[in-house]
Amino acid sequence: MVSDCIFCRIVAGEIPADVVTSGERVIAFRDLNPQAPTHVLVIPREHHETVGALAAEDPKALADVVTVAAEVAAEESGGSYRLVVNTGAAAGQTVGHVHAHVLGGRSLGWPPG
Ligand code: DGP
Repeated sequence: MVSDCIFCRIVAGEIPADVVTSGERVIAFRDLNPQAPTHVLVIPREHHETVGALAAEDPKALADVVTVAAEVAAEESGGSYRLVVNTGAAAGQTVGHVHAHVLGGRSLGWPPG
């Protein structure tokens, strides 16, 4: 656990979150600032900064993140969804604990901004 990481603190139960599902390697909770009717963050329990680091260091956890995202989307948005992993400040990553945004429940424009 990284003590100054918001998402590590959510995993540890130190910060409350609206948890959608929780498993051995990943948990999913609703985004504080939702951008769509379904906006859920899926994260590995262990701290990895980026999706590339997660793939290299714990590929099973990355697979679980994608599987749980698909399950959340099947449950909440009929299986039509966007899976976004912002990586790096210029791409909009504000929390340095890798997280996949599951967005759905409305039409989503393309290209993204
Ligand atoms: P990103 O910009 O890709 O790093 O996304 C970070 C997201 O995390 C952003 O959409 C807002 C959300 N967020 C930040 N702090 C918290 C928190 O304490 N609780 C929850 N549920 N979401 C948070």
